[in-house]
Amino acid sequence: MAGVPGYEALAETLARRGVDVEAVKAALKRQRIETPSWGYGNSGTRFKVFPWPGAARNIYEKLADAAVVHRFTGVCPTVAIHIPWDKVEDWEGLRQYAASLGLQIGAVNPNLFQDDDYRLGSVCHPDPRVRRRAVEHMLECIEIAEKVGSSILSLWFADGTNYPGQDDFRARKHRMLEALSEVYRRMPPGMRMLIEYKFFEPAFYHTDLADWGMAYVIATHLGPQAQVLVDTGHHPQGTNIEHIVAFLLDEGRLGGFHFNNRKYADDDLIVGSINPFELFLIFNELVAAEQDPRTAETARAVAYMIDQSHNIEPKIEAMIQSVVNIQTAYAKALLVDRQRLREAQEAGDVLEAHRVLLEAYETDVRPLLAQVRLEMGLDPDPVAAFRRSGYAEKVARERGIAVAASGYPGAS
Ligand code: PSV
Ligand code: MN
Ligand code: MN
Repeated sequence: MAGVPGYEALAETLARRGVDVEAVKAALKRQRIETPSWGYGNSGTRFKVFPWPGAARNIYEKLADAAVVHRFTGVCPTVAIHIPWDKVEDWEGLRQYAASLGLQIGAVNPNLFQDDDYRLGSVCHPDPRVRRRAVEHMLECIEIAEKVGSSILSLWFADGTNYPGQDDFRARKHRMLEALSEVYRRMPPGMRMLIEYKFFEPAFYHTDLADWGMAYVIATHLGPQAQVLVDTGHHPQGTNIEHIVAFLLDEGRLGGFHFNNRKYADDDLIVGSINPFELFLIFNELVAAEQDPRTAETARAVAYMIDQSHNIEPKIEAMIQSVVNIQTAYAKALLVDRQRLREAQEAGDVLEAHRVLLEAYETDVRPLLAQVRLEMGLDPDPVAAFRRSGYAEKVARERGIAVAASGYPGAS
């Protein structure tokens, strides 16, 4: 097959560096990235939701848009759903509708933060009635997951307190464990519970699952079907996320990612838009773990999910750009000369080891990705192809501008 411009020269350079280019391309073709239903609807901040012309208004339109992302990227066949943001009467019907678009439903996300009942928390709430309600909702989500053919229950809790003394930290921990034990016991074999942490917001004094260590402890109490989910926007500034990733992979407890990027807090911007080097370093750990027999199984099961909410940008194009940026980081991580890295590390050659990473990071992998897409029967530039397709204009005409409610993703 004829190469794309620049590909032959790059392939030669890489081969000279000892890179198995065919193996790298095969890995890139195998990569799968899940997109979130809530990323396709109107969303915003507490200040304003700017409605986007043609933004999806319901789960059926969200799936249609996700199918377009998959059509142009070839690597996004699954879509995460959020309940009850995604309102559905017939779950089997939804599964069939997704299949008719070439998609499957991915992670099922219960919503345990937007009801009046949850003012003081969900599973950590002092009132057993509210905790019961939260558990019932998670059990309902397990049933939904079974109906739509999903094997991931993805949990994030807004539980926390706003003032010192408001509640008892340890009592809340026990309440959470009791609730999650019941949910865990009801999961069918083969289903995984991914536990997401976040250090603040909406709670401002303490959050019950504030960091990876707390999520890890809960997961180990529950059992092997429980793992940790790393949302890249959920850490204090300066946190070494790639270290957390490596540590969890080594413990067999890294279950998945919510990819996004941020400048300040949980900004949910396009993946890799602010700090692409950090994204590369995360993928560097994932590739290293994939290639190590001790961690390969865990690494291969990691669910790569995007969790973004788009405020001022077109939703579908933002999603495609995120996918491209993830592929770029993965491609660069696949180019790291692992043997040279190990030798430099063992010799204590600090800067040579660092340079091995820089050599991979600074490689322009665009011709490589373009070639991979061509070999997959895709347009080499998914963003340009999407823009040319006229889909955005078509849905803008057909759907018009939805009246946006104020507030958070899912509001439509
Ligand atoms: C919370 O900030 C979070 O990252 C959780 O994953 C939610 O489910 C999602 O955002 C909603 O956008
Ligand atoms: Mn998230
Ligand atoms: Mn978040």
